[in-house]
Amino acid sequence: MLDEVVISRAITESFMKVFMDYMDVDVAIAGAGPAGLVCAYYLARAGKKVAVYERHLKVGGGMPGGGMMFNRIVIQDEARPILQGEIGVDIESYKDGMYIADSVEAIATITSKAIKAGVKIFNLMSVEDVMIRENKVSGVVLNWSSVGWSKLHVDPLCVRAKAVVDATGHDTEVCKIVERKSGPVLNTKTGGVLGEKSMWAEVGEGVIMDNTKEVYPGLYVCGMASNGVYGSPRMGAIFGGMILSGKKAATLILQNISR
Ligand code: 48F
Repeated sequence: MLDEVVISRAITESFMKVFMDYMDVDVAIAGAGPAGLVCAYYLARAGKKVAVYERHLKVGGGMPGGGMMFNRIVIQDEARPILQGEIGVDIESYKDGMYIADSVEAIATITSKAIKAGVKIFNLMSVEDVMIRENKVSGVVLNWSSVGWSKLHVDPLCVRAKAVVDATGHDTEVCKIVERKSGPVLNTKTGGVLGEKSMWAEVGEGVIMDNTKEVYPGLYVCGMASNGVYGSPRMGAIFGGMILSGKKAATLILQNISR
C-alpha cells in the first residue's frame, strides 16, 4: 500500500540524515555551475567530505544554456583530458584546437560523476553569509533561496568547513559578502572585488587559472567568479577555463587542508 505519510516520512528522514551529517564538512562550495561541480568532484574523489549549495532548483549554472540558448559549449584542447577523458562527455573536434559538446550532456555527466564520487548537492539553498574565526573563513551560513526571494525575515543555519569555495559565477557573491562585512581584506589590488570586465575570450581564458586562488584565508574562488574578483574579462560560451579552474581550486584546497 502506498501510504502518503510513509512517503513523506521517507523523504524528510532521508534528507535530514544527510543534512545533519553535512553540518561539518571538509569543503563547502557555493554554486553548482561547472566550476563548482568539477571542484567538488576532484575533492570527493580524493576522499574529502564535500557539500555544494545551489540557489536554484536545478544544477548547472550557465552551462545548459550554451551560447544564447543554443545548447552547445566550446572547449579548448587543454580541457579535453578532464571533460572527455576523466568525466566521459562526448566531444567533437571543430577547428583551431576547439571542440564542441552538448551542454546538457556535459552538465548532466559532470553532476553524475560528482554525486557518484560522494558529493552532496543541496539545491534551493543559498549561501547568504560566512562564518569567520580568527581571520579565516570557517563555514557558510545558509538559508532556503525562497526565503530570500520572498524577503521573509527567517534566520539561517550554519555549516562548518575547513575550506569554502566561491563558485557563484558572475555574481562573486561570497567574496562580495566578505568584502561588505569585513572591509577590503581580499588579496586583490584594492582588497575588494574588482569586478568583471567586458567580453574577451582569449584574455579571459588566459588569466582564469592565475585568478583561481585562495582569496582570503579559508576562502577559494574558481570559475567565472575568479575573473570577477580579480577584474578580468568574461569569455562567453567557452567552458575550458571553468573546468580547469574547478580542478585547480580542488588541487589547492587538497594541498592546504591536508597540511
Ligand atoms: O554561473 P555559473 O555557471 O558559474 P561557473 O561555474 O561557470 C560560468 C559559466 O556558466 C559562464 C561562463 C563561461 O565562460 O562565463 O557564465 O563559474 O554557476 C554559478 C552558480 O552559482 C549559483 C547560481 O545559481 C549558479 O547556478 N549561486 C550564485 N550565488 C549563490 C549560488 C549563492 N549565494 N548560494 C548558492 N548558489
